[in-house]
Amino acid sequence: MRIDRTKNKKLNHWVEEVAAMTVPDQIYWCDGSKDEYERMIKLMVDDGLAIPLNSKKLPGSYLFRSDPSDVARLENRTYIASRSKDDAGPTNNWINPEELKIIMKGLYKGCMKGRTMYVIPFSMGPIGSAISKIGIEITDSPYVVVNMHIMTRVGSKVLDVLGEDGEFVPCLHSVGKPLAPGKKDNGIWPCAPIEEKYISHFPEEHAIWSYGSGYGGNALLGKKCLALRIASVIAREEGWLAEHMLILGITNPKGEKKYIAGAFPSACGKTNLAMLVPTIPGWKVECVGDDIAWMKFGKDGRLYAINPEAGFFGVAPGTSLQSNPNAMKTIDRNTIYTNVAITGDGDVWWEGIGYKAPGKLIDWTGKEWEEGKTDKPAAHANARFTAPARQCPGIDPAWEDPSGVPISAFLFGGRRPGTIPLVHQSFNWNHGVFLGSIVGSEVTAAALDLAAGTVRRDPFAMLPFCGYHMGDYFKHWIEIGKKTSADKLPKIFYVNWFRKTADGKWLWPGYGENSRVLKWVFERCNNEGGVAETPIGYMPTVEAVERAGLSGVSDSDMKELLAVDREGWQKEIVLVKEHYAKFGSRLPRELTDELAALEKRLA
Ligand code: GTP
Ligand code: SPV
Ligand code: MN
Repeated sequence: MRIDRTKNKKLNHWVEEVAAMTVPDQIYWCDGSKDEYERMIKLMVDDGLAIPLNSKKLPGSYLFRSDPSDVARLENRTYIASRSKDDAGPTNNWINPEELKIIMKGLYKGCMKGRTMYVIPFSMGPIGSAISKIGIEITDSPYVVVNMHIMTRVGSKVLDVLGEDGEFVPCLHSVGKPLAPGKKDNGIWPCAPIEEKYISHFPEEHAIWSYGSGYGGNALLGKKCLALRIASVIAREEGWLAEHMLILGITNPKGEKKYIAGAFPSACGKTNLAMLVPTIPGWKVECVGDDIAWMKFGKDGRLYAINPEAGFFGVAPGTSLQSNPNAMKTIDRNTIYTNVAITGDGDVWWEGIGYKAPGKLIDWTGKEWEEGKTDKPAAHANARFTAPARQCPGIDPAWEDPSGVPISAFLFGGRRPGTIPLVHQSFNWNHGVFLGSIVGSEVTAAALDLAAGTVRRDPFAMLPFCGYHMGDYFKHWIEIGKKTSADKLPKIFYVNWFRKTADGKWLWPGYGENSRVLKWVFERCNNEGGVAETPIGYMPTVEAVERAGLSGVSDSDMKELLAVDREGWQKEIVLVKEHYAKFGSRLPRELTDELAALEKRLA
């Protein structure tokens, strides 16, 4: 097959090569148009894969139900295939790249038979911005095409920017289910069995090969694969940061505005914080991004962040008008729902949507479901919505600014029922890097192959997303702190919205009430706010957290939320030592020093 669709020889050659290997029925070049989106949707409606939702309640929206083996990222099937095993480090799955390519070429051989091969040119970040990167995803999934339309900037304009010899990250994807002549999917989500699924990264080549899964981060390759695993490698080479972080703008009652970026592990509250509606009067929060931040130093020596994505791939369960009204208003049209339940009149429903299921539903597996009749949830715990960022009522006016927004503070956090207080601030940059490096969290449903509920270390919320040795990644963060003066670096905070009482109730109401903590963070960035120096860092005094209008949090709750749990931290130190031991000689000296200093302060 000869393909001369673009001026870019490398791209033409790659498309030809993949087509020869995968043997699709046809090749289609995506232009990113609305018309193309609608044609793809129609194709899937006709094939029984997309279910049109109530057009009065949710215009332009569709439901998909994936295979039960294909409902989340698969960390055990995700590989960093660097030439040397040591470069992938102790936290990544490694296979020799040559060996992996042989296995995967075997799987890719003829895998697109009976299907169309789609070529998706996309930009991560505003097209043409100096921080943006171009990717080309080849896929045999029209579900991937429509999701990429929302999550990235797809289209011919990208090819114009690419030109004759521009660089792109090749992202190869197949659902791994060839079709016999004349056969269709017939409503059955196509994917391969778990042991044939591979989500592979070649960090030296900056290439991605994914096979066998059609879901989320396994298949929408611009997201975790490119914008985090490959971009983290590039960022280290080039001296910038590619992080699993939300970005928000916060304005105080006087009209002063700051931008904050926050790294919390998967399903630990990034989307919710990014879209937060403050409960404290006069404050405003606006959303730049909810999952990924790319940050470079500006000429003024400050870090500037862009959101490389164009949409939200958000967790549906728990999203309600009470918890996240901005999300609810973002997803009331032109939205793709995956693995939620559907009501009798074609509306969506999930656990935590804020009202009882209206009668009989069809659950995410396609079976009838009725409240109280089963203990299985109607929506999968990792059910997601895909919606355009521009539909968010709280989107920040600068969200597409090609030069990015200046970051004043970093937040780290995770789900910790005990020990970690509501908020504390690092003494300085290196201490902040230490706090990022020790993030731990109860495991959630965002990854299929982990035991939900147990605490695991997830440094910088990057454990599943760092494309190289985590010890080197820590070092990179230390080095970033040397590139500018301390007053220009973002201040670093560790937050925890997930403290529980002995009987398992939330100690802190969370969601919009988190604005009370953001207010203190804002004040700290101006060197204001009531503060106490403690062995673990700076903490607000109980009076320094605005509580006017807050119900259900007593003085003693507040004291508990802001206490230094010495015993808990002693135990934490033992666990951090175990965690650090994995990184051997690649663990930066600065971090062992921080750990020793903390131990001394707690003694
Ligand atoms: P990924 O998209 O997987 O990266 O997740 P995320 O970090 O964006 O998490 P998200 O905001 O979607 O929240 C995940 C779950 O945590 C949802 O069920 C939320 O309802 C819940 N959650 C978010 N913020 C809070 C909070 O402040 N308190 C409590 N208790 N739960 C929260
Ligand atoms: C995450 O798991 O952190 C997500 C969802 O944001 S996915 O795109 O599937 O990675
Ligand atoms: Mn995420």
